[in-house]
Amino acid sequence: MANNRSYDANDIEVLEGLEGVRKRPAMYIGSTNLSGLHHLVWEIVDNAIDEALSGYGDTITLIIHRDGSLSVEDHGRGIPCGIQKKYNVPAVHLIFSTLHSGGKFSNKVYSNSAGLHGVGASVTNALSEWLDVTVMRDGKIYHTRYEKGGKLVEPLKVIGETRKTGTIVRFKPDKKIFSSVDFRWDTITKHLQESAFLLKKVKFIVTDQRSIPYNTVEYLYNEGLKEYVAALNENKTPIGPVVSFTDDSNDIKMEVAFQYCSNDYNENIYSYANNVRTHDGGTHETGFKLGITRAVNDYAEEKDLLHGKKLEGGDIREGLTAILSLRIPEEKLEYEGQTKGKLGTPEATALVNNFIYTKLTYYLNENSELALKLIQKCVESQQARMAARKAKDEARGKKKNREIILSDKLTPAQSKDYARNELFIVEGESAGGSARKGRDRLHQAILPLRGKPLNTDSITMERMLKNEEFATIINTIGAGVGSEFDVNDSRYGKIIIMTDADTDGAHIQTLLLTFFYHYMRPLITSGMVYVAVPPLYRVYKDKKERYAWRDNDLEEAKAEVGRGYEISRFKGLGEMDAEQLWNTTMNPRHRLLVRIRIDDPLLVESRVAVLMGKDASLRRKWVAENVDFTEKDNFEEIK
Ligand code: 28F
Repeated sequence: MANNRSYDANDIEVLEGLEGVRKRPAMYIGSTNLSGLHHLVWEIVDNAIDEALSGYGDTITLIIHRDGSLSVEDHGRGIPCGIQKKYNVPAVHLIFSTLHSGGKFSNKVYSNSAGLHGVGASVTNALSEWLDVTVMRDGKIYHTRYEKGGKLVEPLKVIGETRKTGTIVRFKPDKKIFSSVDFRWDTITKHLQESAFLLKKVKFIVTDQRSIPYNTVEYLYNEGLKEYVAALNENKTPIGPVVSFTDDSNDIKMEVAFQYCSNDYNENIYSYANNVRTHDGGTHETGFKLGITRAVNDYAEEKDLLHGKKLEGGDIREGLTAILSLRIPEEKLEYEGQTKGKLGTPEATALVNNFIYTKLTYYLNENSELALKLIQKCVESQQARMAARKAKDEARGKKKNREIILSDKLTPAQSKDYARNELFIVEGESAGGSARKGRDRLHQAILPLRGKPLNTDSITMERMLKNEEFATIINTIGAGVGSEFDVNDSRYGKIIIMTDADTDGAHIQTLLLTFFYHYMRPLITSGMVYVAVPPLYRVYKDKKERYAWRDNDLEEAKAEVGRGYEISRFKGLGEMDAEQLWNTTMNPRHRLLVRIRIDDPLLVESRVAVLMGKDASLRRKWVAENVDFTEKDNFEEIK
């Protein structure tokens, strides 16, 4: 039964806990910028997912409301509302007002978020202006409310009757805590889509009521990981179907889906532990790699397809897209290092290794035609790798030659301190000219582009290599291409794409990023690829001038220049002379660079789609929505 008093007696300790969260929010949610803001959402969503994962409820609904709040509803059993003997308060109150990690209050074996965020819904409560909980359970509707960082203002009581069950949590993040309280549609939908892929047969509905008409999207994948892989390979040429294996026979549950594509030179392995992405892999991923290498080599040997040679792991993984998902009981869940991106659970390696080996060996024997195609592809990868290696060794001996090839396009940097050097890939000859004149000669090199680069999404590597523009970029960077690319050989520490701030510029960015993504991915994953953001405005009077990148910069600039200022709006890089270009966009002291980080494969696809669009304002919109100006990481401040 719900009770009517406000459980103060038990609350002193609890409030101190929540106060601690408000004092040091970053300790609990990582940061107080956009990433931290969305952390509040994930804590609530994770609980709803946990309930669905336990087999209760098949729909999760998220609504972004117009008043700055967000709600999540599940159709599970409803959070228990009875008084907990030990604490003499309702269970639901414990969940929202005590700091607990993972399954401290639950007997859940496979917690969705176990060990990761793990701090729970009370953190969301602590960092909210208000939080409302509605529970439908035992024929009743219960309600309770907290305000001002988790202070109970409406104790749990029955407010009606219902035949439904489930939980609704609605909260409004505290403006005093977060640098922005603007929920991002893309961030939320991508996260829930990923959850939907991992949690098959559960429907996720996301609605944004801030726009009229409302924006709404549904994700429901009955085939789960298989559909995830199919979505990732949508624009590629697959060799054979998406294959999936599962093993539920141990306490560690394993599931994998994968597919090979002929026009991809990367390995695309995405692993998860308890539905949380393990960006840096770990023991399960190691086991997976060992398993496929062993299975393919053993099969090939048995069929005498390799004449005694062996394939390297890398040859076998080229063109592979795979999702590996493990459910690990909480007591066995271990991570390596401080970041929780790398699974440490020791027994996962052998388990996954044997699981993949057994299932794949069986599959290859049952599908010999496909197996033959696959091994052919692996052999081709091996040959290409060897040929490229040879070419690279030869090229080392012909350094002069390379410089001659490049001399008419590239304006090199003088320094040999490669890590400090920057390569500007510039749209158009005229901006290229200004960049050449304005640059820091010691550390900045300029490579102007003529027209649009090829779209490498739909062509073979051979065709790409015949393209002069890309051949020049590959030569300039000097670290190889495709599977032979070695990021340590890069002659530049930063590759900076500098285009006009219009649709064409956005298109060029996308085409270049697509190229880097396909053929030099380690440049991106090492955080070496940037987009330069030229300013929007110049505010000036007589000799005084200031530049502005966004609206509050503009106010500042106006104030600094003072009465009688004039404003000009930059449309293209070509409107700036060499000095202006240096001052605003190239000088490390003043410029704004956006580092391209792609660790969400789904986001890449949608980003490409957005930037390929025809709307001239899209790139600005993209920058406005995706560049977190409060996030220092996205700024290249001084130096
Ligand atoms: C919108 C967010 O938080 N859903 C939740 C449940 C269901 C149970 C539960 C949650 C049991 C004793 C703590 C119900 N019946 N959605 C949610 N649904 N938590 S959170 O139990 C929590 C523990 O105290 C639940 C039987 N067992 C569990």
